[in-house]
Amino acid sequence: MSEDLFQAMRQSIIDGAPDTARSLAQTAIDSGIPPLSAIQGGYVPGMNYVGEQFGLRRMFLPDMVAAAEAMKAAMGVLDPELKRLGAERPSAGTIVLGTAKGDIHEIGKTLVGTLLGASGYRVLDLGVDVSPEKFAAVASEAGANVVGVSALLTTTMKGQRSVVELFDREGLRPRIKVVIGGAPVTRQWAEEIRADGFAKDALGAVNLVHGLMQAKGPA
Ligand code: B1M
Repeated sequence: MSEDLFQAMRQSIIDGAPDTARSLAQTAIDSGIPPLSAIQGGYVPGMNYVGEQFGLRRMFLPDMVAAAEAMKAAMGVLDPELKRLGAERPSAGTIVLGTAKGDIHEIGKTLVGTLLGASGYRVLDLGVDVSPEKFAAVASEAGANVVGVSALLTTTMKGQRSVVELFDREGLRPRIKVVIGGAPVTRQWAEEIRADGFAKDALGAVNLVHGLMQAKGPA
């Protein structure tokens, strides 16, 4: 049953069909399928397929835009459910999150924020195209424990390095940790720019932040 549902979810992203994506997300919740399983087993494979086809010039920018709209429609149903499942936990620390300067990809970053919120963190999501200066100003003002910088483009990964460098120049590290992620980001890149950590996916990001918070003691 869930395999068919996951296949239909994948197809709704490929078709760029927000109404179908939304109604399948509701079916998943009504059937007791964990929202994260629906995201990872159904919708994300659809996004990956669209991305591959775009890379091969078999799908085009309007297809990516439509796929993103369908994904956002599904997330509109799944997000509150993810938050509800983690709602009763106490605040475990403050995380400032955003997508690097010049980059407007928001879906993965938003999912990371949702899971961190559902895991008990206070999340300040600065959105997309965020400058290093904005990360630094908000993180200082909010007394953040961790800053997370997402990048989906090889060209905007350098924005992650700029955040690390600015935090060092302003003496914000090591008190505030800087972690990075996004499809093109690797452990090697994280080490090269001396980030405090890297995660491949949203669950990995939660584990990474848990580990950093434990290492530095309670917030
Ligand atoms: Co764009 N895009 N896009 N795009 N897009 C990619 C990234 C691309 C790989 C497609 C391709 O060519 N195959 C390619 C990048 C190539 C490269 O740099 N090497 C690309 C391109 C080229 C572009 C444009 C330049 C296209 C153009 O205009 N010619 C343009 C750039 C715009 C800009 O940012 N300045 C562009 C635009 C867009 C849309 C606006 C149409 C749309 C985004 C809409 C939106 O977000 N509102 C879009 C989309 C949808 C994609 C793909 C298809 C899907 C991205 C996505 O949402 N994935 C993408 C192909 C792909 O990735 N397969 C592609 C689903 C999401 C859940 O996964 O974001 O990877 P992801 O997040 C994961 C992990 O990466 C990780 O956890 C998340 C959940 O598990 N993670 C973190 C993410 N952030 C993290 C932070 C962390 C830790 C983990 O800690 C802080």
